[in-house]
Amino acid sequence: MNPYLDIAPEVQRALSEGMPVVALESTIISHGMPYPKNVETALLVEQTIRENGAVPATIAVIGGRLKAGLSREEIEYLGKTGRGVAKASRRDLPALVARGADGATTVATTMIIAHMAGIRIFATGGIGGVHRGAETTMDISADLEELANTPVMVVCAGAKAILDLGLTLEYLETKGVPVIGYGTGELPAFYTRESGYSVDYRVDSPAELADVYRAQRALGYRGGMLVTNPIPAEYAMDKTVIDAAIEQALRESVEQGVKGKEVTPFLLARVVELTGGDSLESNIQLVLNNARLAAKTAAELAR
Ligand code: PSU
Ligand code: MN
Repeated sequence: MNPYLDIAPEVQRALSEGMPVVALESTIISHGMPYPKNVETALLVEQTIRENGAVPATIAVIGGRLKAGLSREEIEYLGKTGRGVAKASRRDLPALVARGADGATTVATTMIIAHMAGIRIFATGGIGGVHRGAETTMDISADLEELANTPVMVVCAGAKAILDLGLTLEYLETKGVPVIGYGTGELPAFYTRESGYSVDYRVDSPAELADVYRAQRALGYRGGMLVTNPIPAEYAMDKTVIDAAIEQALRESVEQGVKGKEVTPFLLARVVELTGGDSLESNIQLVLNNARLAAKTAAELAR
């Protein structure tokens, strides 16, 4: 086992008995939602995973240790500290570990740590991707490269239109990452069920998802796969409302010269502020929906 990794006892027990486990990220807690909704949501997501037959493993870096499975106190600490915790993507782990520091893990680092621990499936809200204007800024999330290299299935609700969804799909195609629609042939756009872009494959059951994952391993691929699960219709947002908020947030980020790892957290926070919390409720519901699907798929994988 990796000398920097701590697997929580409950998670370790489930893994050694071949029981279903689902990884969860922590940047969504610290940088993706405001306190106290972030903590409530993180705990509710864990509970939802349990109710659907799997053990949750929320992942973060605490005191330089890579944690697979957090205590309630650790989740509360990350939620309260919010953007005061370092957002930890792939390039951040070496320094955080060496200094014994704390970090909230993105999709990329959650995949890395999940894989180290032997966890095959991970549920989140939205992934990072190719940003609008990336042809000049070169702002492309490390999440995409991780999907290309690390064998974890990531269940999300697509990607927010803060990104260029077309370029994000092109990048994933180049890197050989399967993009699967759950119950849809269209890429969902996080707050809305449709984006106008097609996914590679439509899959309609957790058992089929488990089959595709097993086939990917059997083929000897090293990378992961992306499952895009549309937000339940009753919680989807009005496209014109959300698009207007995203456009304004993007304009402000350019005006204020926001750069690097700050871009995504800035946009996420502004969109919530501009939509007066409606988008937050949608965000919570889609994460719970992804948690249910990931837990059921983990149960199929464990059969
Ligand atoms: N998109 C969301 N919600 C999030 C994130 C992205 O809709 O919480 C977070 C995830 O942790 C994701 C990270 O991995 O932002 C991507 O950051 P960047 O674009 O800097 O790679
Ligand atoms: Mn970026």
